[in-house]
Amino acid sequence: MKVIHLADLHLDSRLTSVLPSELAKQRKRELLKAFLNMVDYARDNDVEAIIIAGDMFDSDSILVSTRTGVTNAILANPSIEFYYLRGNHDMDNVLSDEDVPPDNLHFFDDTWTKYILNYKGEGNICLYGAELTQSNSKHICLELQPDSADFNIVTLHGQITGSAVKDKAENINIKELKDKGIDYIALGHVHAYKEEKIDARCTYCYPGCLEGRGFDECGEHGFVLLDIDEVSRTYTHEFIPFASRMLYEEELDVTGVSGTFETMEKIRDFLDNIAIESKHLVRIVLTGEVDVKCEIDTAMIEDNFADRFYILKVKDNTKIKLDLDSFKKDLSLRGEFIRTVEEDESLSDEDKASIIKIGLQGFAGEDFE
Ligand SMILES: [Mn+2]
Repeated sequence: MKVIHLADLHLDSRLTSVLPSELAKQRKRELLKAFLNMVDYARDNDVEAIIIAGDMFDSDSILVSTRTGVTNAILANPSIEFYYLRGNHDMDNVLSDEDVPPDNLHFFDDTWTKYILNYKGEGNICLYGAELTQSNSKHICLELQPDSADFNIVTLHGQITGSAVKDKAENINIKELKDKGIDYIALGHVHAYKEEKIDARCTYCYPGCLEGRGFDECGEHGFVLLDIDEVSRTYTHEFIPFASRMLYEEELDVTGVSGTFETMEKIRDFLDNIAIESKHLVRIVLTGEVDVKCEIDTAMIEDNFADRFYILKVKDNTKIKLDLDSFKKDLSLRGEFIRTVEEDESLSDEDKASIIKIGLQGFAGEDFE
């Protein structure tokens, strides 16, 4: 029996921190399309069950087109059973509010729910799931008692403990699920693929999000395909890359450039030498040291390369190189200002450089932000 495990679709999330509003709208539709394409893949590959391990939606107000798009795909595929566990971004249960939720769509609540996935066959492939809350997350994993004679999948949405990520999601103490006869733990919440064995039999897995949304989600995205043999109770699982667009963040050292124009030249050379398809999203992070008089207009650079990729963002992380000796004998107010800042022991070198840069722009009569 083939089963798909995916999570963190974040349908209808705003996306406007990375994209201008028109592209954000288009990308929202692409997130929904990724879900619909995944369902097509499942049908074409004889997948019988799809486990959605949380954060399917990500908005206070879900578009009608999103809700009906998802519901219609489920209704149109009665040969596939959908198991939807809510995550910390899923508000109310958007899909169960439908007048008549599809028969092949199944839900969870804050206690353990058990489904038999191969109910037409041996009936020994079991799925357990519970939605974590502040009050149940401390004890719920301890309460789980699967029959170790079955093939057991457990689905949860949260952050496994021991990791440094601080957020509002509930924690999962993975050690509490050790040696319980579980075969596979289908997790959601972490947006990059991760898997690890916790005992001789059990592997936990985060599939990551289906499509990357921001530059903290670079790299491949997709879902996990499990192929379970119900007779031997053995299985294989593989990550299937599926995202329609990828995000790339590339560092570029621009030490010594005089300003926007030279930076643009460097970026052009750099882009000519990297193999990134134009459909992707790219952020160039500028590094290195530049002169205090060097102005890099990132918005102008972004406009200049706007047609090159789906979007090109430029982040200026350059540091200012200060040649203080050249100001030492400067008797003007400007020289006095620089010496005053330089002698202030309460300031870090980085702060000194920023203050001096802004001050010099002021002396030159330029606008400064
Ligand atoms: Mn989450």
